[in-house]
Amino acid sequence: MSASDDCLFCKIIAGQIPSSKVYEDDTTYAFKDINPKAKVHVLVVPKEHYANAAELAAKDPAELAHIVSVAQRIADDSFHGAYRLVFNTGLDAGQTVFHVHAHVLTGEKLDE
Ligand code: DGP
Repeated sequence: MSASDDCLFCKIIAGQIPSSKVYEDDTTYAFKDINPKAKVHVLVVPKEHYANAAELAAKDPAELAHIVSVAQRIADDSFHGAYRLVFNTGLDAGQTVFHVHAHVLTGEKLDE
């Protein structure tokens, strides 16, 4: 699926809305969450638009695996490889932006 005109994260990836970049490669972009829930809270997104983790897993599983490896790299750099990875999927699970994104929470010991 291509970039969606009304998608906030497509606009961030395109540089139309500013963000604090943490990592970028050909397929993937990572930036600081605007409302951090941990000392380090990064969103990792595919540059292609997929609505949620299930759609990404079905259509591009290699990119889903790559997102996990990017999360690992961020945690390696910020908190000896320890991190929490969250994909809110669906309105009732708290998903507010319908461009799949992994929340990477790290940088400190997390509450259980
Ligand atoms: P979710 O609730 O799982 O859909 O997470 C969406 C996250 O996106 C939420 O933690 C806040 C973050 N967010 C929303 N708008 C912006 C923005 O304009 N910039 C950045 N950096 N993060 C945003």
